[in-house]
Amino acid sequence: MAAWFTRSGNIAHHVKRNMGSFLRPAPTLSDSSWSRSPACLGNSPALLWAGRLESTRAQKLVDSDSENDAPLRDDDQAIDFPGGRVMLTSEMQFIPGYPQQRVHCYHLMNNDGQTNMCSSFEQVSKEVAVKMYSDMITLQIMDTIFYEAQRQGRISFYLTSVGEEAINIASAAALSPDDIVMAQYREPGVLLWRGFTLQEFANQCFGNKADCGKGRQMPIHYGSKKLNYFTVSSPLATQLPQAVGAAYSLKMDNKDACVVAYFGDGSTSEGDFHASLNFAAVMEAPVIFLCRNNGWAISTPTSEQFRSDGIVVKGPAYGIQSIRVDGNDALAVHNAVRAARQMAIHEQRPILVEALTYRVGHHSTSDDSTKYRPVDEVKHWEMGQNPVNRFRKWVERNGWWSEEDESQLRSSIRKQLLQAIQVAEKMEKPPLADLFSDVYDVPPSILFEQEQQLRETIKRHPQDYPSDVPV
Ligand SMILES: Cc1ncc(C[n+]2csc(CCOP(=O)(O)OP(=O)(O)O)c2C)c(N)n1
Ligand SMILES: [Mg+2]
Repeated sequence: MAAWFTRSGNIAHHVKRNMGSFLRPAPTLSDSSWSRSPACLGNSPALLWAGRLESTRAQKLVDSDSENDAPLRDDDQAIDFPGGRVMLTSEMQFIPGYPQQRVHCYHLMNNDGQTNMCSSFEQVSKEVAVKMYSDMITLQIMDTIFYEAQRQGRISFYLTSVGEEAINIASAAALSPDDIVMAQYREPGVLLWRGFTLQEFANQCFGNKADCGKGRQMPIHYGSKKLNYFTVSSPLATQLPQAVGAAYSLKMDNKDACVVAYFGDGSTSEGDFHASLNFAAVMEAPVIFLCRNNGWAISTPTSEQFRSDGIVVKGPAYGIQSIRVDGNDALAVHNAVRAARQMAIHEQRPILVEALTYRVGHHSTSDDSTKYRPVDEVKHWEMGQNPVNRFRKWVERNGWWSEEDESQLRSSIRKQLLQAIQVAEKMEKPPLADLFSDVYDVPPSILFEQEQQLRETIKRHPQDYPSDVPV
């Protein structure tokens, strides 16, 4: 499909805009401009190939000219290759694989919550700032209590967002509810910001009858049609090509919205990441690729994942405007994502945001990170670069938060969450019939047969079937 659009639409437009001379009729060899401008080729593949041979011949002419010390004119030193005019050089230079200086990181606030007087940025109102901070605390409490619930064997799996609260909440606060979110799995804060209730989180983790996914996903694979948040799927990076397709549909419908695709550093090793960036650039799709570079993909450090200067440099390689931001600085994340959204929608183009942070928790409840990284490293980030403490200091400096607000919020959220967990745990599981519904409009006969077989097996071995799932 990409190829079809490319030929019929954007590239044709791009070629006309940037390559006027490329589309000129093919010159004859007697044409005097030929040796200086060998890319004046026809636009059929055969002519293109012949033209390339001729351009080599033309290059030899240029070389022999220079041997005779004839002065080169500017025109002689550039060729309109397909894709645009390229300057020529006789100096053999390989582009370095790694820059002398790493790409700078956009940052507004230090660890004491002080902002640089010289930096200009869009202020966050008291109302938004207090909601941002309250949601960060709620996310922390959710992580603590659900993690414990898993350790007690009450839910099967959990995964925390510790250390990445600012990326979650500050990016969500910069979006509009119409923007479509395609998350990886460490972004429940985006859903929290949009109004997913503690009861809904608990229902999903317990996989009960009230879960909007009908208990068919592992815990933390949240989704909400109402809140424009696509259901999380475990295979890494699969949400990225889908995000580009969804963004292209917003473009076709002239919608004032974009898609935000979240993913980790590890996901960038998937082919889907690269295909998506290229596809989005060519299709000029309004999508924000938001990479949480937290240093680890389970036990694999980024140094074993790629040799580039992180993720941000990969954007320009695909023709995508990109920014690196301090992911532990809520103000910087908020400002960068707000600007990215403006550009994505008003200029109809993809944007790549690399948010640098650190995964403070274990990868998930199935992991023990003390086996592969020093505890001191974790402590350094947890204590010294804590995004929640940093934002709290900034909110307090503004006089918008007090110790009393803090303890009231914490005890209220804790109570609400424990209550939600009790309700979710007691609620019935979805009925067995729900396993077979919702995929097909008219289910195929093979599904009926499977359902029958399952029901017969349960009748024969009732002791092996969970008693809390209605048959
Ligand atoms: C295609 C695929 N390969 C491997 C996995 C196993 N896996 C699950 S999470 C993960 C690490 C992902 O790391 P990253 O994208 O950096 O996200 P983070 O967990 O750090 O937030 C891996 C390898 C998977 N789910 N899907
Ligand atoms: Mg990671």
